[in-house]
Amino acid sequence: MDQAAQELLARARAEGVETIFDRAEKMKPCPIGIEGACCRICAQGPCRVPPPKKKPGEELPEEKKQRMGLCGATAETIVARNFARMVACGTSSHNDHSRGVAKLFKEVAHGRAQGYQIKDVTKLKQVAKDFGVALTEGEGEEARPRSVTAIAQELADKVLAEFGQQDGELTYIKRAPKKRQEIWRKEGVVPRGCDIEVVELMHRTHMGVDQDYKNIMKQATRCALSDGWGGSMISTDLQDILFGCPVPVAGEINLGVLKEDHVNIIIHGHEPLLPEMIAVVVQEPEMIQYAQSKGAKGIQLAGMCCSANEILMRHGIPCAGNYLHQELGIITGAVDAMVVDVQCEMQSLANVAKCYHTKLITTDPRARIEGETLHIPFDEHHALDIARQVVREAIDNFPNRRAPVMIPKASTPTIVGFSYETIRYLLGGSIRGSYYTLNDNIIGGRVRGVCGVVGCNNCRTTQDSAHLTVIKELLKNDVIVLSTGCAAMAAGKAGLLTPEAASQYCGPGLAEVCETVGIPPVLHMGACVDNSRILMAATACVKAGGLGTDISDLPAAGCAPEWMSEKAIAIGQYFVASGVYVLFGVTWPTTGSEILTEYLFKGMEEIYGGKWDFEPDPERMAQKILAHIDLKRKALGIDKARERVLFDMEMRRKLEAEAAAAEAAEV
Ligand code: XCC
Repeated sequence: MDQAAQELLARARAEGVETIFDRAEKMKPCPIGIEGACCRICAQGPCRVPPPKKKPGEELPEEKKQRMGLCGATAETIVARNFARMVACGTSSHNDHSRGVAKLFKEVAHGRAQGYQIKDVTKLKQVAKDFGVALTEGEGEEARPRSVTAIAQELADKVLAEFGQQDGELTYIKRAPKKRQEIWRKEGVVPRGCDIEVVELMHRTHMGVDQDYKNIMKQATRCALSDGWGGSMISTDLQDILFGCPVPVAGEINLGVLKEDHVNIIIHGHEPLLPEMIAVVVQEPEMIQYAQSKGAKGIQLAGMCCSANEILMRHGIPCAGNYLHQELGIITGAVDAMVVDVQCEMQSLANVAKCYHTKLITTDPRARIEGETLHIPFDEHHALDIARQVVREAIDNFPNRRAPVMIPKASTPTIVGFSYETIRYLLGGSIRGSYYTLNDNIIGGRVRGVCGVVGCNNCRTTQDSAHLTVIKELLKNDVIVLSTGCAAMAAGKAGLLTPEAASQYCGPGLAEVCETVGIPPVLHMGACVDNSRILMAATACVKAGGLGTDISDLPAAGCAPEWMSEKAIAIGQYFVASGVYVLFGVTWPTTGSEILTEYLFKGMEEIYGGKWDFEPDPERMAQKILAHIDLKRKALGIDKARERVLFDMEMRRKLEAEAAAAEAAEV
């Protein structure tokens, strides 16, 4: 549905360049794998255990219901193992990303990383407090503030220890509402460390180990929590400390941000470490002169996928598009270098790049791509030098353009950068920076609820279509949307990330709130690791008072209408375990076992107050979210508030008292 995509797909077809869109038509998904019903974890299989076909209403004989692999593993065990392994891989992606950031942070703290510095000292101190790092030294009258360097060095060691920790609890678990922590402790799912939970989950899904689907899901939950309240949260915080906590900034999005007469560099992937340095280098006068010496007017840097989100929200660097735009970017014939790090980079980029002049530069030793690619490995000790080398490669390639340049005239203005801290500041008002005002608006009914719309593009469904249908339906019904990842970019391309969108798309209550505060109705909260910001925002709502005592009490939900990545499953699982109703679209990977699916869709709610759901129809997905929000409003006794409760002083005092009590309970 994206005009830019359509134009470039037409060009690709005319020029015989194959893309994922073509392959999706040619290759159907495996019908057994799609249900999670294929076990290939040992060499006696693969054993396929799809549900037997039956006519509607037909009762199957017991022997047909009993499906198992050669070893006797039931369909429940097989499907649960496959699902759990998705959680493990998704978690490992975020936690490995996080480790890289933590290692860089240590090098910066010791002055060994070229080009980096600590940009957000306030956040450094906040995080230091969480980790029990002292901010002062000396006793009594002798006490004096510790240096930023000393705090950072101690914090770096403590954060790095979270990865290899064997016992105890991850530090950030304490950030969750108290009631939530109690649920996790009672269930025995509090993660011990960032690495151990993935390793144990992989072990438990080996042939002949854990053969009880509920027990497998228990470890999958513990593993996912080590992502959301562990690795992802650590990445977000350390990246904010190093590169700056995002504040609202203007940007542009879609392939029209490329410039024909400039050297175009697209940064694609997830880890912002090298992109941060490239963003510095492209502004160096010598580099611009070098580009001009090759006939270009300047250098245009743009992002793609979550690396794009990172540099867009911190520096306003334009975003060229989301996941399904990656091949199309090259097909413009205008991209002189595509610089990739890790995750969501299609191997086909190498083939597409060959058809044009684009240099595909891999920069991470963990993610090489076969073919005519250039590998310039990132090393934080020489990051600026490496960034210069990468940019020079792009400039040198500018004169090699051979196909006529075709840049679609599509780019949309956006306002991005809504970190949890910024939302607190903006919605909290000038007197009391807190989520209190948001709660007030929810209780009063102007805002019906909150929904996270996140996740990928998926070529099995029309790019961006499901995201936009869900988001527009929610806005119309006064639900404020928090967004990350490729979903946020879909919203951006459609013009939903501007304050002006409020009057056009929102119901009257939400429109009024957005217009008063001057915010877009869809708040871009960052990359996929920044879903941790949504957890923090949800926790802040609980702590602000008036909306119950736990995340599961909030009139809130989360969805990934076009998910495709294993990371999305890990994210969904930690949201469910945090008490959130989570809906996924496109396909659902556990339909191979009705029993397991029932457990995820219903059983989990009894334990965690959150649950999974699958809904491929985006209209219906939005309706389910609204119904859930209304149910939670009813439970809170604010269902009648949609008629607009005007808060008098006494009600406000009650709310304040509740908030104070909630805060005291946390302490
Ligand atoms: Fe990848 Fe993060 Fe999915 Fe987009 S949303 S396709 S994971 S880039 Ni994370």
